[in-house]
Amino acid sequence: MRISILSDFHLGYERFRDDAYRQAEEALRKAAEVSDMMIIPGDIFDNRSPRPDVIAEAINLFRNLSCRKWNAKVVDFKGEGSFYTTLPIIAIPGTHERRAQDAADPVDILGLAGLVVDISNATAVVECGGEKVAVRGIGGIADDRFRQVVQKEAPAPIEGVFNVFMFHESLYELLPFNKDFMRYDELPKGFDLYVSGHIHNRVEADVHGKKLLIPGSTVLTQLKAGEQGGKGFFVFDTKTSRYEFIEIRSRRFVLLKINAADIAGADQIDHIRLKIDEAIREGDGIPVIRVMVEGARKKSHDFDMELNDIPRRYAGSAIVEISRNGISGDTVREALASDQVVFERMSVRDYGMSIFLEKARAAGIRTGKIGPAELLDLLGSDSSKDKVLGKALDALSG
Ligand SMILES: [Mn+2]
Repeated sequence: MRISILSDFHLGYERFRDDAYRQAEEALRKAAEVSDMMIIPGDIFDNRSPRPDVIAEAINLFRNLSCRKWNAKVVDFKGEGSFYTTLPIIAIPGTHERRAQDAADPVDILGLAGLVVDISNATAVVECGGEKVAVRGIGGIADDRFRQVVQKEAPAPIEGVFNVFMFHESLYELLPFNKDFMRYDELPKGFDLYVSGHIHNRVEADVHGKKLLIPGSTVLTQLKAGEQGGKGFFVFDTKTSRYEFIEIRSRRFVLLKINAADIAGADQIDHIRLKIDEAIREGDGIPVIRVMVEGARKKSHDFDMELNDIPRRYAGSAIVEISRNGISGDTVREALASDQVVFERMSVRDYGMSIFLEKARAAGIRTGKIGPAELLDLLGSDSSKDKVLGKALDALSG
């Protein structure tokens, strides 16, 4: 069977809302043409409570798929929840969609509507021409709970079929700044293929002698160096264990690192503009160009003004973003950038979560019962401090 693996559409992502929709649409359409079944390891939506128009976008995308003729179909389902379609389109929620335990997340909506098969904590078995593929899913949960859940649930392959383990988590080998993240060798053994979302650039690695494939997001989000490669999805052939990455048309992203200290003062702005012009000419469309100015020699008001004016001058031909290191007024940026590994691959939301977790631990709060993500959700669920504290205490002691 040919399995397409698509991830992190981030529908509703404010900054590139149209890109998110258009690129997800192309990825889904192309994947449907070249594969028998589809698996989606999380972050279909950018937000745990998407607005109705974003939900409508998602329904449109998946309804288009459900109108196609699929030879493969879901023939069995084991675990939490149920399945409301036999369409071989299998998904889990990611960290962006994560809500407090037992609260419905937006992927539940797609599942209940019969547009995808939601395997947040379940296995779906897909059959096509006598061949069977089982996909065991664990939806995106807080990093520290992932290990507990894997130990408790002990996901195991099914005999006599091709087994996929699908999740949405940070992994230590890819994000080596937090020793608590799961390591490859802690992932459950015996599966024929491992698939994760969460990481927004493409990853091909080996786990227990099998492939771990992470397709990356279909839309630009983090503007990190790793996002300069093309966006797209994987297609894995269970018969040959070979796979390929199929690119989609996506907005170009160029990261320009400019050391202003190397350039004569008066030419700094000209030099930066020349580099931007070159980047625009290198390809089609309206690219996102992130200019990182480092070690600026000239810290004058004029220089700052001219630098700030650059994005406006390129309106219509490029989306230019200027990051300035070493220029006055950027102490916050400097402080954040000092933890470069973190920001290279981790979202700000996850970084915030790790700080919250640290503080909670230092205060002696054991979040094991409901998990830190759920606790943070609860604390933000109402504007009344007394109410949320009451709810949090209930959840922690309950
Ligand atoms: Mn994501």
